[in-house]
Amino acid sequence: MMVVNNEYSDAELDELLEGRVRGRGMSRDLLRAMTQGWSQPRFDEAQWAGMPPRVARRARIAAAVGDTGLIVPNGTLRRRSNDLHYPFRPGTDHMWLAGPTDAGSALVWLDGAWTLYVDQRPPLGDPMALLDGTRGAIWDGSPVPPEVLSRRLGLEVRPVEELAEAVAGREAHAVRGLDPSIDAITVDDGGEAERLLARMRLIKDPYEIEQLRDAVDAAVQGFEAIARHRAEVIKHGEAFVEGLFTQHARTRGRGLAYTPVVGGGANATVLHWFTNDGPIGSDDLLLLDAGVEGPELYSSDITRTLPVSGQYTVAQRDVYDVVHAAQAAALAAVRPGAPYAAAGVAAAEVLVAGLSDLGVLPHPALAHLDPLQAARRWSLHAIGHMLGADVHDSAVVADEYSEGTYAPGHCLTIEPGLYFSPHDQWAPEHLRGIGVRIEDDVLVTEDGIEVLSQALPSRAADVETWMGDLA
Ligand SMILES: [Mn+2]
Repeated sequence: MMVVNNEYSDAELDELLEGRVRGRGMSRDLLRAMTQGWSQPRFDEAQWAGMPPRVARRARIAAAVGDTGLIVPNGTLRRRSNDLHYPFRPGTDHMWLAGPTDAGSALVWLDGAWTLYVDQRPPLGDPMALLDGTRGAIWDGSPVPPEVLSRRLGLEVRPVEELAEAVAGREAHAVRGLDPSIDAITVDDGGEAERLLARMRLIKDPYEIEQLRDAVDAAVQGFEAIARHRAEVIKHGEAFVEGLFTQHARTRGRGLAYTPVVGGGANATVLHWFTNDGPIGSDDLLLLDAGVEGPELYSSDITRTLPVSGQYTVAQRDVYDVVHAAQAAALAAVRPGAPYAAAGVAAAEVLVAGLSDLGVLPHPALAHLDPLQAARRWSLHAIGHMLGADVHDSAVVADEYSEGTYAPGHCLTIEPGLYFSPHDQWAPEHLRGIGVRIEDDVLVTEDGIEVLSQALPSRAADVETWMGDLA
């Protein structure tokens, strides 16, 4: 066991203490005592399963960028108030290429080699372990030693203080907007580096697919918990649902993949209802759009619209069945080689027919519109998006992938909905206040699709049976 016994001169310690908030009232001798007598903690030295796939990804990126430098920062801590910060959320591209590292780290491709620059936190035995109240080991825990990080990630590790000099005078692109110190030393390429990475991330490797499966399974358990606690849902309303799902997300993963939408009753008609503080009546629908972010950021994104009574009313069921039929049509349109746009078209056709069955269309005030356009008044949003280490994965190339075709390894959501606002004078009165969305997570395979979230029922009758079984 290595025991730290650092020796600092009086002058060095006095200089460090000077003006330090954390050092206030502390004598030089106490600070010296705080630098001595520590053993260094042990770190997991085992080979990390996430390293080999990242080595392969780095090789593909390196081949694509060639002689141009590339910096992929992990991002910085964001201040919440005073000396408190939001929980750190690693940069997606950094996690994808390097793995878990501390805030302030940056992965760099330069001169044919990858190097990880790390903002090393002051370890035990360093006076700054105590004096740096934001990052010191006394406050924040011990940092992973560079040699351990290097073996774990398969990368050469250098202190971040050397980064600016390493790229000085060189043409280096970067994922921008995450770390101001990186933005300051790189050229603004108009988002080209980020788009390159986003394109490569569209096709998931087997390691990523396993991570996505775990994130989906974790979310499914969260939905089951909500269904099991219907009495409390009705008693406490939306906040209870958010709290219970959050508990599952935090227990099974890093936490929530995004602020969930917990829409009770008419709140289900507000697409981004993030307030989640309303009541839920015993005959209301509960629209829950929620997902779990796993340890390497892979996320699930699932929506179910549940009757908290256990049974849909006639009007709720009529709307629900239209949305379900639209989702089934969209899912049937997803297969390798099919146009990405096909799913949205298939769903829209079913929604138009369904709105006609519901007596919503045709509407005299919308007679001048193509029915597909008129239906958008109630279907509102696109059919889905790519899913991965970001919930809206590879969003910076959404225009590109939505013009393309599905390929094996794509992971995406299919999420049609219908929303009848209580304030919508052109919706039939008995439908006002009903909002329904059904969202599943789908993997494109060699010969079709796998619905990753299929463990959650989506047909109305199956939802009712499932809720009855869990009650
Ligand atoms: Mn979604």
